[in-house]
Amino acid sequence: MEGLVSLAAELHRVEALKFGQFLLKSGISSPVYFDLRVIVSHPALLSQVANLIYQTSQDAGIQCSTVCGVPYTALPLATLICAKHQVPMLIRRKEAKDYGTKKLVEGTIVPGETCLIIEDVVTSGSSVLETAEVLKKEGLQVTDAIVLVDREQGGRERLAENGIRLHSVSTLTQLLNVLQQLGKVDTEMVENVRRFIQENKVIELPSAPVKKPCTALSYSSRAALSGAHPLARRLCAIMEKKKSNLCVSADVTDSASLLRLAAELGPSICMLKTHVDILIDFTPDVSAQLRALADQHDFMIFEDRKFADIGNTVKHQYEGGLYKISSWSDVVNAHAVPGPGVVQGLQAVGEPLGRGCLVIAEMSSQGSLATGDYTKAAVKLAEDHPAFVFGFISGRKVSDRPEFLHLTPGVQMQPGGDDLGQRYRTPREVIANKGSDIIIVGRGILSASSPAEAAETYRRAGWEAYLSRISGGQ
Ligand code: S5P
Repeated sequence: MEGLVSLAAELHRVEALKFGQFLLKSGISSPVYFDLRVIVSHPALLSQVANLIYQTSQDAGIQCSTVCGVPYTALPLATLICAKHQVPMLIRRKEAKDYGTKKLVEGTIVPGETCLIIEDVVTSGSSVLETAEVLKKEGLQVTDAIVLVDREQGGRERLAENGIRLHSVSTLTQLLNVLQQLGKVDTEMVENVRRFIQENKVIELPSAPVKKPCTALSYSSRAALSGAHPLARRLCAIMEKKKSNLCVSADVTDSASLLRLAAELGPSICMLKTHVDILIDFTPDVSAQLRALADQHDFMIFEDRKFADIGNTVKHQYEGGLYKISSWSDVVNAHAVPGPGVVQGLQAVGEPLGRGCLVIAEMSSQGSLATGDYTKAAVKLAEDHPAFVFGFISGRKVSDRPEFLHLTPGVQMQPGGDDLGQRYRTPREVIANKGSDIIIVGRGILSASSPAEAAETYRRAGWEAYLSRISGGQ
C-alpha cells in the first residue's frame, strides 16, 4: 500500500497521469490520460516502477525464462528488471512490422520457453496481444503479462480469452482512490472517471489524440465522400452492394481460362486483376469479352502492369502496343521509383478516359525494398495526384485519407509463402488488423479444386473481417 501511495503521487507529479478532458483515438473524450513515456526522465520513479513490476511477478509466482517489454515505454522497464535480476531479455521490433527481412524479435529465442510480457498501461489489451502474437510466432509460450496500470476497460478479460493472465501493479480505480485521499483530485473528478470506466469498456488508448480513424468508416460512407476519385467511390459502392472486398488475381496463361474465371467468379468479386502479358493468345477480342463480363457482373478490371518508366514511355505502354490497356482496364498501377513523371504520363492517357491508378507503396515479397522512406514517398506521390491516383498496393493502411483505398496482395487462408519469396497473410489479418480495404487473392483461389467455391470462402472471410473492423471488434 505504501508503495502504491508514493507511486500514485509521483505519477501525478510528473504528469504521467493527468486529469482533465482528453480526446482519445476513438474520438471519445476521456477525463483521464496516461503518458508513461515521461518516466524515463525521472530515474528514481523509473526504478521504483520496475521494482513494483518485478515484485508483482514474484507475488504471483510467475515462472518465466525470458522477459519482453511492449515497445516502447515498457522497454526500459524490462531492461532494468532483467539486468537487476539476471533474466534474459527479448526485444520486439516495432518498426519491422512491415515486410522485409528484418527480424521481429531480437535476442536468443529458445522455442518452447515461456516469455513474460511487461507493459505500462493496458486498456483493451491490443498491444499486449500484438506482442504475444509476435512472440508466439517465434515458438515462445506467453501465459502471463504484467502491467503497471490496468485501466479496467476490458483488457484483462480480453487477454484471458486469449490465454494470457494479466497481473497489475495497480488499477486505475486504486490510483484514483489514493489520489483522492491525498487531495490531488476532487470528488467530482473521481466520479467522472468512475463513470468513464463503466461506460467505456474496450477502447483504444491513444498514443496521441487524433480524430476517428478511417478504418472505422463503412465502404458506403466512403462511396459518398465528395472528394474521392469517382472510381474509388464506384468501387466502394460495388463492394457494399456485392458484400465483397475480394479482388481475384486471374494469373492464367490462356484467354479461355481467363474468360471462364471472369464468368464463374464474377458474382463473388469486386475486381478482377489481370496480367495480360502472360497470356499466350491475347487478341483485342479477349479484352472486349472481358469488358463485357465486367459490366455484366459489375466488377472492375485492374491490369497489374506495374508501370515503372519515364512518363513518355509509360504513356505509350499504357495506350498503345499490342494490349491497348487504357482502352479496357479501369485501373492500373505504378511503381513510385521514377518519381511523379510516371503518374503524370499515365494520367495524361487515363484521366480523360475516367481511369484510375494505384501506387505501389509496399510489396508482399520477402526482402522488398519498398519500405520506410520509400513507402512514405510513394504515399506522398499518390496524395499529390488525387485526380488520377485513388489508392495503394500495400500490406496495410498507409494513408489516413479515407478517400484512398488500400489493396493488399499476398493473401491466403493460411499464413506462409511460396518458394520464390511470396509471403501470405490471412484475410482477417489484412482487413481487420492492418486496415487494408481489399484482398487480392491468386493461387489461394486458382489452385482450389473449385475456384468458385474458394472465391466465396475468401469473399466471406474478407467481408466478415471488414464488418468486425468497422464495428470496432478488431
Ligand atoms: O506486392 C505485390 C504486388 C502484387 S500486385 N505482391 C503480389 O503478389 N502482387 C500480385 O498479386 C502478383 O503479381 C500476383 O499476380 C498476385 C498474387 O498472387 P498469389 O497467387 O500469390 O495470390
